Amino acid sequence: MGSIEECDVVVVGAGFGGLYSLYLLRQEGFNVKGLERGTGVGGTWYWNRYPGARCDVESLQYSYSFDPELEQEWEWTERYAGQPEILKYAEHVSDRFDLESLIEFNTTVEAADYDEITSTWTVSTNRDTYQARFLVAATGCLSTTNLPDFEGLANFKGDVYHTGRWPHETVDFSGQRVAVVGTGSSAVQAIPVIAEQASELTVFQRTPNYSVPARNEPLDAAIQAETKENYAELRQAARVERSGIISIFPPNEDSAKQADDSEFDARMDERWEHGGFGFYRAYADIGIDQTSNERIAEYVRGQITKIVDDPETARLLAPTNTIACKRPCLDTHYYETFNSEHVNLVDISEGGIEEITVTGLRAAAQDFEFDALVFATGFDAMTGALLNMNITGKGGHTLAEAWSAGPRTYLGLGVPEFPNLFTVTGPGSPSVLTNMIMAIEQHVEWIRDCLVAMRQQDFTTIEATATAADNWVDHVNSVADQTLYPTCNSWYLGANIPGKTRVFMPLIGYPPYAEKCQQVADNNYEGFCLG
Ligand code: NA7
Repeated sequence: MGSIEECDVVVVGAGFGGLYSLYLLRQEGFNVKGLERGTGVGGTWYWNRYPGARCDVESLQYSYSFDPELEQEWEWTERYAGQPEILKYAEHVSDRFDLESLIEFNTTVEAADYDEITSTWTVSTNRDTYQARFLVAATGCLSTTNLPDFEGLANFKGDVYHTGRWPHETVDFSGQRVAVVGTGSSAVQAIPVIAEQASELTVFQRTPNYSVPARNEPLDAAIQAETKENYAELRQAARVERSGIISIFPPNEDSAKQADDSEFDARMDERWEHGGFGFYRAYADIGIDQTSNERIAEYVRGQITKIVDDPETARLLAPTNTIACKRPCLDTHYYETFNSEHVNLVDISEGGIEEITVTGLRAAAQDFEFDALVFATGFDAMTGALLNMNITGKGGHTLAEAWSAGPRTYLGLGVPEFPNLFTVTGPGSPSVLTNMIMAIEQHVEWIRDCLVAMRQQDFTTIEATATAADNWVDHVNSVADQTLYPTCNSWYLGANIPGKTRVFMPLIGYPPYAEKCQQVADNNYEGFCLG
């Protein structure tokens, strides 16, 4: 049995949220310990090493803003950074601020129990045990992979991969017959790259997804220099944007359904050519008006038909559901890849994957043979990693029990009955609907301010009240209900995981959220009970 170590704060996770928490809390003199199950820092970007993995927020914006010297010294090489470059950036941050010395790697939290008498958390891991006043869960929104329970999976004699748990060693598919199951963002990025290697690639699609060209390219040195000169203003401008991202296209209040044909086509063409998420923000009512949404969806379907040579493949790839209701995708030659002779698309919308066999899989009433299976089947998003920690709060109640009807937080930061637990970009906060690093910085700074204020006022416990959390959950839902988001089966709703309660988990709209958090802090943490 390992030893018991005492500290002020345990931070779980050494991704961008964990690293910044360690940095800020140590700066304030807290004795802080980081726990990370991987062998290195980077979180999401440590695990998601699949071919083609790339951030779809532009590199100059997907980076920390807290240190001007760090901002100036780091040089990005592409418009959108690939996974290896983002991982290097995370490692650079960790080295530069000497954060690694605070982290225990290869350490998985197995349980976290709150002791009401001592007001401390006991965090048990596969190695040592830690006792701390505060527990900060920086466990990521997309970190618990979803590998469906496919019948026969253990029998397959070839190689099996999940995009979110890609091996560290180089995987070479040259000369191999490869299956990719899934057509979400990860698959949309991986498929064109795997197709360059594999002798045969078969994609199993349950639901087609909308994707828009990213138009990735080497980063223009002049753009990088200009951005760095104006970084402070640009970051500030992003913080008052709903998406937390600034685009060359200014926000507008225009309606797609009211635009005349030539204006509509010109605007959509321009954004399609420019690439990136600015496409999805061409008209302000894409997310709230079904007619406008359908007009934009039809534009993308038209593009798919133009790109994909085989009419039947084009028909299968063309989604019919609401656009940008599930997380929209950005790609590099995704649809074009299906024009290659050796790439096939199999529609499994009716029966799904029937069975994994010794030599391949059975789907759409056919047997297929493969050397490798790649599952790009996503994540138990937003709550998976938190629930996996087996957290027990007051009265011996578990987080799983408390969240059986869906996650219940106040501000996505605190949970009633779980004092001194903070969730970084937790459910109920904008998180995945905004620029994650910006959202992380806002949360971690809020937590830092809170711990400093508690220390100044001699408080040892903080707990969200049940009323504040109930009102907050209602608020998150009522904001979502004004949009088209709840109308489709997305992971935002937990709909991708069989049996998971369907509740819209992220809060739409970053700026009012950040204001609300500030207001709560200014009013001496109203909605929380301090003890
Ligand atoms: P996603 O977006 O959840 O995509 C998962 C894909 O896997 C999607 O096409 C699913 O089809 C498919 N899937 C899931 N389960 C099955 C089963 N049982 N059988 C066949 N196909 C299945 O995950 P990603 O990793 O691509 O992206 C996650 C986020 O990471 C992304 O949104 C970005 O924010 C970054 P479905 O649509 O459910 O029919």
